[in-house]
Amino acid sequence: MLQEHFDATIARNDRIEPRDWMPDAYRATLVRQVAQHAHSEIIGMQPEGSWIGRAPSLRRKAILLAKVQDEAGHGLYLYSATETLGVSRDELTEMLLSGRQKYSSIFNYPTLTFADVGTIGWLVDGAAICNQVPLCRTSYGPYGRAMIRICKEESFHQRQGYELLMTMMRGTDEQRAMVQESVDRFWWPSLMMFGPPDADSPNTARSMAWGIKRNTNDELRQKFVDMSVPQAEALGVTLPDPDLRWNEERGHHDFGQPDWEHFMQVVKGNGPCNAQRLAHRQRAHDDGAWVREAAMAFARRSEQERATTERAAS
Ligand code: FAQ
Repeated sequence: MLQEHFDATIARNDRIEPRDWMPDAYRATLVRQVAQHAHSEIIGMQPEGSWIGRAPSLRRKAILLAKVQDEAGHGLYLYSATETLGVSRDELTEMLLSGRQKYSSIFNYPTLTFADVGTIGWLVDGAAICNQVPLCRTSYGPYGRAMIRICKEESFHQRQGYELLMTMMRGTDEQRAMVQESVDRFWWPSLMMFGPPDADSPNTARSMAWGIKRNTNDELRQKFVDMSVPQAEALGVTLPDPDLRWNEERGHHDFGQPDWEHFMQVVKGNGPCNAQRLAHRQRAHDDGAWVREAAMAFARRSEQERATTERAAS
């Protein structure tokens, strides 16, 4: 009966809400994906955050600060959405720090020049939008609703990145070279954000059947490539893929395959910055212990005061 109700809701493309019965495996898949997404937003603050103190102008600093703060907000909505599935924020943080839950591979690369801030906005937020717009229609209500606001903010992020790169491309030869070098480093890792090829993706089929994912990894990767090629042309940069060309018959671009062996190494924790990212997150967590303690003490005191006032009134 409960299963039938769940199946009918999914078949109608309606939302499953926290109060509804759901199969354990559906819940576990959501916790895995939404937590991984939340962790990505929080860890994803680090690569660009390292440039806030070194931004070349007040304007660029203000934009970058706002963008990085937005990512923190996305992490918080997504942690809240995950908590509606019955996992606490403490447990989620512990699973990230112990390596039991993942975060996106893309955040394990260094940001070597200020052009990387623009490239992350253009390509990484661009890939995030491709992946996340369909997630606004995901079958789990709190996740889908969080995605609506997140996608609006990601669009601003992508535009600010593109505008930064466009400004640099109109600058000196050195600045143009800096943009090209940055795009060369970030292109392949951006394609990896969509996950392994469909044939090697253990979760896609079931997540699609449950309406958690609305497109496969390869469909979204193709969409991203098709979207990025004209943007690269307008910018005047070359995408570092000799196999990239328009295929008239398919109506899409053909493109080369990322190094999937390298991707698996990054996912397993052996990327260029994995250790640094987790160590930094651990330090921030330890430094914040006093804030959590103070918040808990304040909540306990407020509760006691409320109970005292209620007793006095009755
Ligand atoms: N990195 O069977 P599948 C952002 C894992 S955007 C690390 O295909 P699934 C915005 C996967 O978890 C980035 N691990 O898995 C921003 C699974 O392992 P598991 C975050 C990856 O879930 C911009 C295994 O490989 N976006 O943060 C990756 O069906 C700038 C097999 O893979 C999201 O999380 C990867 N790239 O599809 C912030 C979007 N790919 O868990 C700051 C929501 C795969 O079984 C600055 N998530 N794996 O141990 C999704 O759409 C999906 O989870 C996929 C993976 C598409 C990422």
